[in-house]
Amino acid sequence: MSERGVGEGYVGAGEVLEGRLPEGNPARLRGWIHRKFVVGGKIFVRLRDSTGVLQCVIDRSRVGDEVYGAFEEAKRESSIVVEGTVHREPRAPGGWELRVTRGHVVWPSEDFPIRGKEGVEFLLDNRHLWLRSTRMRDILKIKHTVLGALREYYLERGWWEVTPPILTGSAVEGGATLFKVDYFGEPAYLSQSAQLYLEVLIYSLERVWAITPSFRAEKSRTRRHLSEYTHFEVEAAWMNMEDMMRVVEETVEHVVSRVLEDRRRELENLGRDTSALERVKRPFPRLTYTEAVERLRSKGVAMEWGEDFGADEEAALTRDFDRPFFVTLFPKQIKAFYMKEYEQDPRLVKGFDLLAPEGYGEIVGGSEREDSYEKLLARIREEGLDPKDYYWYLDLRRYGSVPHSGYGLGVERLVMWIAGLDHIRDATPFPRFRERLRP
Ligand code: NSS
Repeated sequence: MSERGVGEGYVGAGEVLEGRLPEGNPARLRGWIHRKFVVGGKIFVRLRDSTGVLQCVIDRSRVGDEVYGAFEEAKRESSIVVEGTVHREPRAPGGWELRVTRGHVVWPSEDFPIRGKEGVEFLLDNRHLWLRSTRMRDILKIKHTVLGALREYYLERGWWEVTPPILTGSAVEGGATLFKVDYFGEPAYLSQSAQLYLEVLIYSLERVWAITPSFRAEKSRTRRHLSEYTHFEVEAAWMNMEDMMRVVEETVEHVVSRVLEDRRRELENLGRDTSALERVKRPFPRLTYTEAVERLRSKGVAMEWGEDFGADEEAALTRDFDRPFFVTLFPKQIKAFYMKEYEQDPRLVKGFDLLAPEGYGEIVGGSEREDSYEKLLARIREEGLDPKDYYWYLDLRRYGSVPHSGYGLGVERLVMWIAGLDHIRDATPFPRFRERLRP
């Protein structure tokens, strides 16, 4: 799918680069000066807009002294309008250029602080400026397509989108990562997951999804943890763990194929090996937690049954697979209170994680939910939680409880893997983690 232009009367740089205008055709563009240099008395301006970067040649004999002088003075990142004719030019990036006949500087730029060799912290301090880079633009577009494809899958199948709250009175995923806020003098928390609210809503709509920010006060900085991330969550009545895993599989396959279809150029710009994504086809391999522990031990990774996987264990597992894979049936003690006990072994719960290959690790966590009032109450007590805080959640098991399952997907984790990023911070425009709140 090609990109639309950037306004009436203007064409996008990307449209010219795709060859959608014939040789010699007049064109008007607007954007920012991405790069600028002078060779042989001509000014070469690389104009950047949301669709691409096009070389524009400003020749004094064509534009006159005034326009030439204005562009001679203009610094990188000045906003500009140019008019001219498009020409094939093998020496220009992308094979096309604009020979300018008219043009002006809309707003001049001061010296742009980002020059190209800056370190990570400097670029984070200047995130508001760095987001103009072609790299960040490509990632933003991939994320847009990922979000659209997620919605598309559920819309087409008749699920309902809902809007759960962000300010909440009770924890979902354990107290250690809760952000506390003052709610008119009462303690409240930023949502870690919309799950409990989605469980409420299935009694009305049966199959729901929501896209909300989730918050985790992660104490350590890692390559794949944010303190605020985009959570895509799904919940459905009448589905067991198997049914929900099939939904996850289809969702991930759909998203990856949509990105390959619509964002191939961006993936290539980022240097992503797209053949790894072409392999993302159902069915995804599955192993139980117990099998995963045995597999790790056979590789010499020391791990006790009953421990959770750390980043190293996860990375070691992902090297065995060339597509995403499930780990299922975890020991009760390492999973949240809401997961349903496994009928064939009460030490286990019917939870599943989906891990991305190539060392990326967990992108989805889901489960069948405990639907027995007594068992759920016992688990809430065992975890040292106050049943009063969960009265409404427990009520769901008193008034026509129903078998049900759901999952949560970290959108930035998914984007990180699909785009082949080495750090999660670039999967979101304004990353939040410890010691990073601005811009
Ligand atoms: O903690 S999860 O594994 N599961 C839940 O929150 C469930 N209550 C979801 C549900 O069933 N509705 O988080 C789900 C996913 C996880 O697999 C990651 O992909 C992502 O959320 N996640 C994160 N992404 C970025 N940063 C952080 N800190 C993070 N924590 C979880």
